[in-house]
Amino acid sequence: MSAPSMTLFHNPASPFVRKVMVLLHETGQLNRVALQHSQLSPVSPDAALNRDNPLGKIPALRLADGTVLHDSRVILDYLDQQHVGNPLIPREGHARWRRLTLASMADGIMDASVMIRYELALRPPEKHWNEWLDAQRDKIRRALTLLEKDAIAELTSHFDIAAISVACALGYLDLRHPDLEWRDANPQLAGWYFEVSQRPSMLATIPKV
Ligand code: GSF
Repeated sequence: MSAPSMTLFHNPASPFVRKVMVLLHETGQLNRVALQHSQLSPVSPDAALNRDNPLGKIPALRLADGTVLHDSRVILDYLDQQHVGNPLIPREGHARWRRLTLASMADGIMDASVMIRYELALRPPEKHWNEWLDAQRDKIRRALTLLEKDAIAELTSHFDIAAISVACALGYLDLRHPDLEWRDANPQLAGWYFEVSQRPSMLATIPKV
């Protein structure tokens, strides 16, 4: 087996990194990527990462020629063009925009969830902005409602960019925001998530703190 040619700035708690890892599993490319652990927050940056990604965010992927790709959407797009199996991001047509929009919905859930996490874990309690926190939670609830109402059949149909992204978003809610009890209002999504959580790619990437 040849040595990995790419390096992924990685943390096992990051839902954005998890999307990349799940795609690598699903497309048989795990052995092409070495993982570089990155412990960071917006107020405690990772200097090595900053040299490769000035935005200081993970995931970032360094290619063999030194080129660095970010963010997770760009990395997924790149990696999905590096294997010979069925694409996990449709290359054209209505399916492409629809699946990417569902994926974007999931990314928005992750963004709001990570923002809430930073506010609660990094800012002193007396400075917490409760209206803002509630507004972020509302974004998450509205997006979940839409997925529950409109997208279950599409998510069930195949485990691609849309399904990977939603699954990683839900996994992160379980990790950081179990208080939201997202399953209560979204039983179909909960059933779907239970099923996809058994996939080897999901089991191998269960978030850890
Ligand atoms: C978001 C990455 C992100 O926020 C993407 O890759 O899709 N739009 C980007 N990553 C977080 C870590 S996480 O909780 O997944 C990050 O790097 N935060 C550090 C910071 O300074 O915001």
